Amino acid sequence: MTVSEYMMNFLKNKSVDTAFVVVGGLAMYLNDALCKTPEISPVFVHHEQAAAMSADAYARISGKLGFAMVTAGPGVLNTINGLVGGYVDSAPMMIVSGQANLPFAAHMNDSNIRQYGIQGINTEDFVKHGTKYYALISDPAEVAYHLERAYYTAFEGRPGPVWLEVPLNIQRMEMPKNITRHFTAKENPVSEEKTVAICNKISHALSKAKRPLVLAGQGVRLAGVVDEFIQFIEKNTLPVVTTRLGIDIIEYEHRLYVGHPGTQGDRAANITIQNADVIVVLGSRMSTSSVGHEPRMFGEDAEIYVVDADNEELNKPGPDIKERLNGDLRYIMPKLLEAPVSFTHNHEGWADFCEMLKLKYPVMQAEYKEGDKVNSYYLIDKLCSMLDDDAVILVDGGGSVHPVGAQGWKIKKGQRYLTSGGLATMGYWCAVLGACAANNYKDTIAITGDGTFQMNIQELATIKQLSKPIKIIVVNNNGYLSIRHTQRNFMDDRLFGESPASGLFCPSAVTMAEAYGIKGVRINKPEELESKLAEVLAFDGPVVCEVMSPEWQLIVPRVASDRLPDGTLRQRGFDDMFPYLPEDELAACKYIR
Ligand SMILES: Cc1ncc(C[n+]2csc(CCOP(=O)(O)OP(=O)(O)O)c2C)c(N)n1
Ligand SMILES: [Mg+2]
Repeated sequence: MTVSEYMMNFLKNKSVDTAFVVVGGLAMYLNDALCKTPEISPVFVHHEQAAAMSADAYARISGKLGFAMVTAGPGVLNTINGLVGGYVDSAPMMIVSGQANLPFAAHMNDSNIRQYGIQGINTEDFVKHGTKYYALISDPAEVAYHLERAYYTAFEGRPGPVWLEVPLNIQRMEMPKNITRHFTAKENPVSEEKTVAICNKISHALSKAKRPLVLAGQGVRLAGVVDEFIQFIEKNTLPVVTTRLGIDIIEYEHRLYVGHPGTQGDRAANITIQNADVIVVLGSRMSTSSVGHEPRMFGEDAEIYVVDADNEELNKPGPDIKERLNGDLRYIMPKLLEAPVSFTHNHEGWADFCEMLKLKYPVMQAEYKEGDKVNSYYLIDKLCSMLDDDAVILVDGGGSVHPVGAQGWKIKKGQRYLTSGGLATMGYWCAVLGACAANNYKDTIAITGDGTFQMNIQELATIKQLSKPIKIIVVNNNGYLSIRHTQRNFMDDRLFGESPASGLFCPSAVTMAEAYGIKGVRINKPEELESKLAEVLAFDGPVVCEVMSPEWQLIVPRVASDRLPDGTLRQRGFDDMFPYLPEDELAACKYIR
């Protein structure tokens, strides 16, 4: 068995069933070993960025290792955006890359030479800030150790990408008969005592609370404790707000679900945050988009307790945190569920108040159904009402669909919702390839914008090749709506690279689809929305659906900033969102028991 065959065999035994691949000369033995491993189906994408993004989406939807394989040099460099996206969004994924022969690779790693060997680059320097573990395999006797350690590290604590690089001459070497070096993880990395102490702090804080609130992030799902989490909030009647990546932890209709806070969140959630007296943050790194540009204003009246597996995140400057509790929800959540909380105050009325806010301040407004073109909030509202409980939805990171989707999607129990959180990168829509593979190639929806669609447009070829029911919804607002608004608000209307008139052309999505041999559907006006979406959803195969949308549609509500005379921006109150509520109405949003 060669090194390459051993690696594919290892991954197969870890239930990896899909690989996102661009083949190449410097990965040829790795490629061939994959070819001889029928248990791992290859998806041959057309750009390594799409391979990395798909591996990320596959991992976050399936909970299994996402796997991408690329060649050396340009193949490595093309992965970087997808790799770092997976790093900041905590995706357990592995990238295996080819490399020039070992003597070249070794010299590159030990020197400052620009390049050595065919397509050789110093991969480690480029990928180390986007990986939890990187190794250059320099000896067949070391392969097992690096694979085992990489696999373990991808999932351990806060998950993330790992990278193994295999020089061409090593790829084809025979494995030694006896593998002596293996990786053994520490037996019990988490102390029971520490877990209990964290749970006690939280239950103690909750027991004195009058207006308790839980902010939940993707960490709850990554730790595999969604069920325990739901039981915990139900048992203690705790209202819940979720971050953009944690949006699918709890269904919208749940009585205790309030909304999704942030700079482009919803009003109910932001008002709830500002009313709470104890906020328990579980599995969220409290990103700037969640807590605002002035994090000290976030939850001003609350004692904030944060549980995070990543100590670096926990200790960054941000909101005024009472207790920073470093730990893994895998161990904490079950214990927290058992921990008795004897509330000193009855907070049923508070839970009712939060629910009232959710009902009073919906994101979707009746007037969005009107007009010549389709408002994207209406599109989102309609689409989510038409999709089943087991739907998998992926929303692009770039463009206005990113906030509109997160604000407007009313998640149903069982649905999965994925996006590019930390990077908010354009072109993430193509990760629908990974999401669809993880969804056993059942119907999978991607939502993107006409500008963003152009990034990774080449993946329409992969989608055509696969011919699975991937439905891509493209909001066409004549270019970059998000950028257009910024230029109006802050640059005195100097439009620049946002539409054909200012130098940017975005081709029609239907034309693009047809060029790749994919069915294209265009929705021109609100009256057609339901029937044409039904046609798109019913079609048994890939479809691109272009939705014509207003060029100046507002993306609201949002936490606004005022421009001061010296040109600096100052954020308004976290709950004082644009469009502003009348003063007395905002004042009435203070909970008085
Ligand atoms: C890779 C990348 N490059 C640039 C940006 C900056 N950016 C954010 S939104 C946007 C325009 C997106 O346009 P479109 O997809 O049409 O969405 P719209 O805002 O028009 O709805 C740009 C260029 C980004 N987020 N990601
Ligand atoms: Mg656009």
